Amino acid sequence: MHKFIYCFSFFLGTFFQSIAEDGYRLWLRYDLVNNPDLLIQYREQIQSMLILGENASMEAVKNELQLGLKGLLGKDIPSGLLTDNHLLLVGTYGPNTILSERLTPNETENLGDEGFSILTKEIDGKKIISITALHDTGVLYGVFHFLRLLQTQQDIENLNIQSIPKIKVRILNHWDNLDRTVERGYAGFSIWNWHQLPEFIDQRYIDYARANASIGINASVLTNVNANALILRPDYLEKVKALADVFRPYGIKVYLTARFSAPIELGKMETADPLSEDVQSWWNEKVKEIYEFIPDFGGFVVKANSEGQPGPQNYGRTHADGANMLAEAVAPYGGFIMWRAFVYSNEDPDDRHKQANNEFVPLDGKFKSNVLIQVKNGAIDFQPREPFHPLFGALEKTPVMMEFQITQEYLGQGTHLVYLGPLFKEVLDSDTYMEGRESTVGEIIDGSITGQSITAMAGVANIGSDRNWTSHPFGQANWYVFGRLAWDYDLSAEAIAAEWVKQTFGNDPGMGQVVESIMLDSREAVVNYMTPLGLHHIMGAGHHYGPGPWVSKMSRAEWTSTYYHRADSLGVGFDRTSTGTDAINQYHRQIARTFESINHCPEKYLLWFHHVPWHQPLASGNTLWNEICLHYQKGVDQVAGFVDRWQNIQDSIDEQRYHHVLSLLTIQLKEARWWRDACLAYFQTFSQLPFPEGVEAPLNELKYYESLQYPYAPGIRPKW
Ligand code: BDP
Repeated sequence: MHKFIYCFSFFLGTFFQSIAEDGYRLWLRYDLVNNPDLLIQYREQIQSMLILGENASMEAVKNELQLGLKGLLGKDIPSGLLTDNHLLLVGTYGPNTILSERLTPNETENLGDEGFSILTKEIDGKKIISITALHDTGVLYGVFHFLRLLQTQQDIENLNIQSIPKIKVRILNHWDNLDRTVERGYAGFSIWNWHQLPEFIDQRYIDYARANASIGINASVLTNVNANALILRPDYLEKVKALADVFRPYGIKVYLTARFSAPIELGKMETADPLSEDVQSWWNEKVKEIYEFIPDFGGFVVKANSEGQPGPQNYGRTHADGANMLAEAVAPYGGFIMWRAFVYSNEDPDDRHKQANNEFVPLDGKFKSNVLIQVKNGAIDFQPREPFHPLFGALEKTPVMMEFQITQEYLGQGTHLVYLGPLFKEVLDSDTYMEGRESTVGEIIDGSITGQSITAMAGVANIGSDRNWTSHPFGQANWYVFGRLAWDYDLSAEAIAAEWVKQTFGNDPGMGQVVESIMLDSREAVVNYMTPLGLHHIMGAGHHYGPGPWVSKMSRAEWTSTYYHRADSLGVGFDRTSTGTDAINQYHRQIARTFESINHCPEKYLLWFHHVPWHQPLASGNTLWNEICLHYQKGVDQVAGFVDRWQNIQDSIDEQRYHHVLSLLTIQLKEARWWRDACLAYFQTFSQLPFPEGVEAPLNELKYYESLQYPYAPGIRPKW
């Protein structure tokens, strides 16, 4: 009888699934556990639940557990009593709480502000599972973790889990404009409906908060780094407050971007000089006003003196002067400033690669303690592959934080399946050799090397108003992996992919293996068909869509492609060794030594650091030219393989997402060929060499590729 009911509910589950898989539910689908034996076990182990504490966060905990368990177990779980057997006991651990009487202190004492523990215990002969933390948000994280165990069909017989985030502030940076366009956004418009806030609270805001909390994200910068001062006007602050109120129960704080010239634009002042007392008091007053609206406001992100944005240098002041002025304003309220290191100037003749270190290293130690320097993962700009940024390991007295890009500006935007887990891991696991001992980028940003106390990791969001949030269904995986790694960068990209796939597409192991294999190969594939062997920044101008290695005339040389690849009749690549710009010297000497030598430099970074002759033999025995061609071809073949692999699992994926992904893979294949053909046709004009065997010749002549125009490519940066 039991089995019959389960089969019936599976049928219903599958039925609803097939009509409603539009991706809106992300990885929080909570469909009925489709393994009958496990379902019996789960139902046996979770017969009632007791949720202790009454406040907005515990309300969120309750709602999530009710929703999750009802979906996963297919029935309502009643509220329990302490005397129940098989009880799920959820709440904070503190003096005189029911939980503290039942748990030993060492089960919770190191959990900190956000950690949690999940334990199976026998208490008075009764079996309970406790989900506990020192604070409500930790409990919420514990609940999401527990639901993940069920969604991924783990054994919950004897749980003994403690989890504490390695990084304190785990942030999404939205490059969202007040007109709802999203810079480098490929998933529709901004989800912030500024016009209808504060009155209209879209359900999406709540679901956004749930999704973030489920992966540990606790901070949201609502506005574009290319900032608009209007967000600081009282009517907008009221809207920001409405969002902050929605997010608070989910442990998420809001932050804003500060336009450095706001005192002029909003305050009608004549200057924004950070050393002017009037300017300082304008900011102090503004910040006071913000905290009246939002008492737990996180602080500001600032892009200053970069790509035309105003900043302290407009007044002959330094980045430290600018950052410290804002830091002083937010300090009384516990806020902090994330000051971006993405600065470079076309007036500076030095290699763009070097400019951030040139600016910030001399300022090390000059920043107030509540300033973090926000550093992009690489020195140029979110390319498919970059060596880690040399500022990691170069600042000893100034806290640094990571900025990754989740939105795929340079990795196929909204249409290419590229799982970013391996990219993030490659950077976080890179050894900087700071202080001559093993010290990875991860260990620098988590404060274990320098002892910095505020630690943070930001990701530029890929979220928009599209029904499935991220346009490409696999874009969700990049949001997911970012959050999971910000919580614990020691998790592997493989393990995170596996858990995401199970929650997103179900627990069928055959299907899982195939999807994971596509995901794990996808980053290397995009490197192969776009920028193999260390090539970089050779995309179309402005929108950054498609190939554009020929781009040579722009208002600024360091926005062109030719600045980066430097192809000529002899070879290709940017000489950043001591005979070139010497950017390599900004790395620690152990690393510099490896990068400096053409024979020891990892091939994946070869053309990033060296100008290499076309005939140079590489490790494979092939010449550079042949290797470049073979890599482009391999990238295309890999994508063709993704299409085949995806088609092979058609029966295991719901129709809606199956077809959506298949059409996007079709675009990806077409565009991978486009990249290969355009780049090879272009570089061949310098190498003058034939394509090696196995490499398909370009379909069209170079001038065809050069003539393609995309004035309406999405995500374009507006002109200011
Ligand atoms: C680049 C983007 C540009 C951003 C800039 C930044 O092309 O739209 O404004 O970075 O990070 O990746 O400030």
